[in-house]
Amino acid sequence: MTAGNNHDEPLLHRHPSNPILTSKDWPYSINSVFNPGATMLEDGTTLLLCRVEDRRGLSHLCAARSANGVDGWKIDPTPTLLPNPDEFPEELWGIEDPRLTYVPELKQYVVVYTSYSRGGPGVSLALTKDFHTFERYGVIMSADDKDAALLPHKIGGYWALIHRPMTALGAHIWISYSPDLRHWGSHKVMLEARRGAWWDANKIGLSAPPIETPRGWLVIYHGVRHTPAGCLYRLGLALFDLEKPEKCLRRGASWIFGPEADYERSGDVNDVVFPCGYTMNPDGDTINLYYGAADCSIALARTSVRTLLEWLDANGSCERRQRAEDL
Ligand code: BMA
Repeated sequence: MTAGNNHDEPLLHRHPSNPILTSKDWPYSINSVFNPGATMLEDGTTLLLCRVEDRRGLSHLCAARSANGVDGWKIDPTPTLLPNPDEFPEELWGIEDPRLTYVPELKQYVVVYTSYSRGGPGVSLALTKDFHTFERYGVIMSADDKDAALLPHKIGGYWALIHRPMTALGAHIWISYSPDLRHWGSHKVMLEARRGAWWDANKIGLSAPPIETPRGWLVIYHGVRHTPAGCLYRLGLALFDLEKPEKCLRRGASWIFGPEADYERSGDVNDVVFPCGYTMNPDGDTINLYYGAADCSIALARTSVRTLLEWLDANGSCERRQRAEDL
């Protein structure tokens, strides 16, 4: 906590043009657009792979490209990746909330997304070189599981996937390993939801893919607090060991970002900020975090790796201590 006052400096700065994308921008009829995966293409173009909800309530993915990551978006004229329930029955009720990871070893982007069907939400994976054609691997984590992203390179010879299964233990963040991106095991809890009155009690999940820093994997995660008026989605910060990512080095006590602006506070689902992707500026420090606002629109907030790490140094503690505090 900052000593002596009640006015913490904001860590993330909302862009004045927010929301930067809404259903009104779409070239075809939709209900809403939110929770985009993000990446910066080789030529510096920002690509958002947006979750688009149609007017039946089912979601698909659609790519939007911009030279400056703020405006001038060129949106694919038709859906980029539609659910394909004939070949992939787990996609019956749509595909949602993609996270993008460029994997140098494969020279491809890995898209990890929620596939939704009768069994509940699960995690699916597809590869793409250009966001025009995709090679689907199908479901890799069966229901009930979501909020997943792949780390960009192997750790100790294995691919690593962060995800959020619902188990009898609760809704915690886990990590699993695979030799081939298809067969997954060595499941380990990475970060637990706190309990009771905490802002991240009940449910937590990965937001954008982890940010690799010399000090560790920097993870922005969402925490859900249940209130009589509904759920409150806010963001927190934690740092994990580079070689052993299930080992939490620091976890912030308070949230770093929550619904405050009108477009975050009211929409199809009120009081939700939900990032699924970021891009890094060429300075290697400035982060553009793209997030869904109230399940209705896409907004942008900026921060820097240095600032986030400094904040964790001042406001974080090691996980073991945190859990003792929680009791
Ligand atoms: C989560 C996910 C997100 C959604 C959020 C708020 O469980 O389903 O896609 O934005 O709830 O409704």
